[in-house]
Amino acid sequence: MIKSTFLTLALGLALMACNKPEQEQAAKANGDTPQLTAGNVTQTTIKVPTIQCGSCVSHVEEALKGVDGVSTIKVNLETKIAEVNFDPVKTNLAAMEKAISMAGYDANDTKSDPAAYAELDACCKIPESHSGK
Ligand SMILES: [Cu+2]
Repeated sequence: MIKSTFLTLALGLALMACNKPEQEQAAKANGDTPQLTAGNVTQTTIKVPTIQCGSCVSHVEEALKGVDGVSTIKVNLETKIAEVNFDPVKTNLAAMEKAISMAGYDANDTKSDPAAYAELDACCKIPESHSGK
């Protein structure tokens, strides 16, 4: 019993040591999140300072889901930061910023597309712009 547990452990370590496709299957079997161990996944954070509510969060998530190569998205309304796992071979930060911009929101230093922003619900617009106009 102990011996076989040790063998499984040793095998698991050996698989982790060499970066082979089996690694992902081993990770799944161990109950780990495969996204973090898979070969081509990079995590980044994107500032989305103009999101206002839960519906903004889903707009940004939908926009990022449409980008080929993006695997997981977590948008935090409190911190206004989107945490994204993506395949750097398929996409890049600029493409993701662009997608968010086209949904009507600022992403890092990329400003929102004015036409897309105009389409947003009133509750999703930046409060300043209401009084400013
Ligand atoms: Cu909103």
